[in-house]
Amino acid sequence: MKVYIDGKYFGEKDAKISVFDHGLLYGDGVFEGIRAYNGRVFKLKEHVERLFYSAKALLLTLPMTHSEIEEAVLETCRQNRLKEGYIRLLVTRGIGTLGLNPNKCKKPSIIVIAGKIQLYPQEFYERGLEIITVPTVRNLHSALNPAIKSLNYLNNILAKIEANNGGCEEAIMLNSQGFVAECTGDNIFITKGDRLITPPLSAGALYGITRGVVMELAAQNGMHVAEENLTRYDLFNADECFLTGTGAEVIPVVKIDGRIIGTGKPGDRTRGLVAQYHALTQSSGEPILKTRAKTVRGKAR
Ligand code: PXG
Repeated sequence: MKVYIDGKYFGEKDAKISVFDHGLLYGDGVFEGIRAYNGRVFKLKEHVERLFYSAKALLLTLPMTHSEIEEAVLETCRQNRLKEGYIRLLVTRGIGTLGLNPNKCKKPSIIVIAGKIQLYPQEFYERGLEIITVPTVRNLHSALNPAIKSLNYLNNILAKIEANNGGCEEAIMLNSQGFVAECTGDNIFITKGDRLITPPLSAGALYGITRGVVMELAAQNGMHVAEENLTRYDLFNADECFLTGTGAEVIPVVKIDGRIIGTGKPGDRTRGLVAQYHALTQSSGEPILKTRAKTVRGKAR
């Protein structure tokens, strides 16, 4: 595997960053998890845009433009002959002193790792997931805004540990007011009749890229899509429930905190969205091997 670090490619063993990098010392940095399907990088522009938004919130100035970062992601795929897989794009604050002052860090580092994705077992998609609500609440907007995809994922990791301790793969995280925020690495949706409902960003949800795609697909299907505060009661009494994320795609949920959701089997609406999302990932995205015309367009951006 070849890993991109600041414009150069390194073998897996040599792909290293300094122990003085504030990404390591303080979790000071931002990241994206992106997927490639069928020779194309899915929603690349959207992921790079979100990376810039996260960085802006941390007053972290990236030393590259949007299109340069997009190109670095595509070139890392080419270097690894990757057609299908998982891409981790991250930016660290860079090398600084042992003190936490980020102004001592002169240059952020940009890293791209393109590898294989670890998927949920197929049976979870067929039978549906069982998930639980965990005690750790989602970060407060006024503390560390959950919209920032920062390198500090301890809030999510604590929740994941609690889910695992409870024998589950994913956790429902509530916000400090007791409304449903999201899961540790996925957004959450319910259906009720022809309505599709997901918590608003103000409830502590990440502006998920899969979330956005699924909302569009559902609207095309004639569903009424809404962002509303949800309580656990709303989840328990939903017709259907599913999670969305780059890794999980669209995955049905059939049991929450011991309550069976709907029929206890993945519902028709969810199964429809799973199939539509899959079809879209196979047929759209930024080509890894570009034609000349595309390269010219990329430069003009
Ligand atoms: N919420 C959180 C907190 C996330 O980290 C999502 C929702 C879904 O967003 P997208 O844009 O992917 O639809 C994420 C992103 C993993 C893993 O290994 C998952 C994410 C990020 C990094 C790793 O499970 N999910």
